[in-house]
Amino acid sequence: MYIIPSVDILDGKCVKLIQGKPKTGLEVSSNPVEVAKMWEKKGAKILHVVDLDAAVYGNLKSRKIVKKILDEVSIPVEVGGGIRTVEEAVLLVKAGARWVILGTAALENPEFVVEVSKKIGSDKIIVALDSKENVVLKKGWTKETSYSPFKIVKIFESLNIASYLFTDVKVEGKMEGVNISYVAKLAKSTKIPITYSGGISSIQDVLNLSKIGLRGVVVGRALYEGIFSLEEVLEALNYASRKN
Ligand code: AMZ
Repeated sequence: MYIIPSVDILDGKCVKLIQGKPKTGLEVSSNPVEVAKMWEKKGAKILHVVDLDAAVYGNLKSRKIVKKILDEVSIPVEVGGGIRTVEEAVLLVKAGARWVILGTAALENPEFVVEVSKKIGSDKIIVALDSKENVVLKKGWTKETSYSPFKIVKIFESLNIASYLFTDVKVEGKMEGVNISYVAKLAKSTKIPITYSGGISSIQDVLNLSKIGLRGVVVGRALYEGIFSLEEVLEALNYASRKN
């Protein structure tokens, strides 16, 4: 299971919001590119980059920072936020994204995912199931859909996409722990690997998630606030896997 540090960009800065709400949380750094390079140096195998200006406001002003990150790191990067046209997905893959994360556009029109996969291949697609109390959200988590994540996982199952990103918005950025049984139930309901995000507050949370059989866990605030370091959590996972 990959530990995937997140670099969330808002207004050109690297931030960590609480429940995705602008003006909450903390400003991690004024230089997201340096933060991305730091994670690579510290041993991350995958990086999670979210363009919040695009996800929340539909504003592509931070794309140049995303592209600079893609230029300057060598590890594979998954990029999300505001990818709502086929052209935008193709552009980001051409710029070096290993995966594109599709949220709003995929939820509003599942055919969009088919169109994108025809251009870049389904193995480069991650569909975001950002949810609050069993309801999937869209448009920067400001609007509810009428679906549960259990319903959405069925829609794209046959496309063989790389992963579903499941963010538990209720706990995102709060460091109050993870609803393990819910995540386990969701992972069991689909053959597409799940990437989990939200509320990681301890190494134990990560170890518990590692027993479910996920593709990866996106970690933000816990790393940025020094609750644990990337080295520590990687070592703990290594140790746990050797014991089993
Ligand atoms: O924090 C937020 N408010 C937020 C966020 N992190 N809103 C959306 N996102 C992320 C999703 C996904 O990776 O987790 O943006 C992507 C989806 O964007 P879009 O524009 O396709 O819905």
